[in-house]
Amino acid sequence: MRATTATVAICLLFVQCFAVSKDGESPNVLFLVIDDLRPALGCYGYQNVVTPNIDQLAAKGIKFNNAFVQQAVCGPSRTSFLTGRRPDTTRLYDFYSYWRTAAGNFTTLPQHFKEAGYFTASVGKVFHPGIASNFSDDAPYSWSVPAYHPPTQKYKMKKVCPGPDGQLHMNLVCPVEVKSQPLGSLPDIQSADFAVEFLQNVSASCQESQKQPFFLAVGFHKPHIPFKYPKEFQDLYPLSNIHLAPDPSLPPDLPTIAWNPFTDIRKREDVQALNISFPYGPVPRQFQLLMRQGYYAATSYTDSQVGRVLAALDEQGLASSTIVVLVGDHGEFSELLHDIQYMGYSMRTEKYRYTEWVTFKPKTFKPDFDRVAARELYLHDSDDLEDHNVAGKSEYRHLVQQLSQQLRKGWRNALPSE
Ligand SMILES: [Ca+2]
Repeated sequence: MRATTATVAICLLFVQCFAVSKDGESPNVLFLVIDDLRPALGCYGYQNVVTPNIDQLAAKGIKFNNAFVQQAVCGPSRTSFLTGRRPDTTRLYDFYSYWRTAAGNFTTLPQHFKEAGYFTASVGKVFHPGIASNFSDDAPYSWSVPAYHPPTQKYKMKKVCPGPDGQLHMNLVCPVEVKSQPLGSLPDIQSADFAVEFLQNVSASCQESQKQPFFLAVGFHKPHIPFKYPKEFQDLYPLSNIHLAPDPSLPPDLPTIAWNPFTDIRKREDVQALNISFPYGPVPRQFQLLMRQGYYAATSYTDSQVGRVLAALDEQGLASSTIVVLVGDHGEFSELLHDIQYMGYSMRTEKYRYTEWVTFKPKTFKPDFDRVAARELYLHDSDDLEDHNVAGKSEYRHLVQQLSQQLRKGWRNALPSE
């Protein structure tokens, strides 16, 4: 069964906006994008996760608690928030098309700044690379200069993780000694290096008379899999302090279409060696603990790189004239698919999450709401982890009908009345 899903993961967003310069000049923008960042951060109540830099940023700005991504896949999520349009408009649900040719010549956020006279630059993973951004990170429309990509990112699928056998492997869990890595670095360290240098150069040119404001986007690759990070961050999370997810088992009433068989991690050597049955697993509990440790360590590592960029902003005297935005593209693994036959549409209300899985015509990009393959309804008052799908229970029939009607009327119908 081939399916993809809309609107299931959380999108993080902080805006720090005290930056309006005295003489009416335009403030700079530092736009930080973090790949697969869940709200597992100190500032969202995860006291055991060490993220001091992001926490400090959140404390100084506006923190959003109910911001959701349009789709839990890098490409569509990024194209959506960078164009301000939903996947049904950008027609990107996977990684295989460029919105300007497939859907419409939509202006992007950096393009808007560029056309308003800003110097715009992209560092690391901002647009999804490849055809989704026309093999150019949407240059020249979005950026004043070609996008920078850290050279060490080319080792993403290489055997660089030391294993207990003394050999190097392509593992999912991959704490490393940085100086023994190829090129002696890691992608996010290189991206932070580049961003710091950018801010130093901006600061130097600001001494002169030409003051062009900048929009600097910095996209960090971690904590996206594999969990490759400087090994000292592992020391923050002794395994004895790591707990299993509160709901580690397959929910009994989950429609099969809503299950993700985590094929992306199955390619890794350490996961292959576990012989996890397809599609449901389970993953051995000891390895679940290692994955959670790896995710948190990779999150703290990313936080440290965010801290380096924010420190440079301070050191260069730019903090008071720069708006800082931090956003996660989504926080779940998801399947990438060529030929979508079903689409899941979700809505959230204060109390419920309701999803309809409907047949989808990939040629016309149209869902057929008359052909519902599965439904999910979760009652957040009693089930905030969404472990009990009650859509099929007769006592919720009327609620399902009501939410279904609301979903089909779409977001335009949900706009506040004037
Ligand atoms: Ca992602």
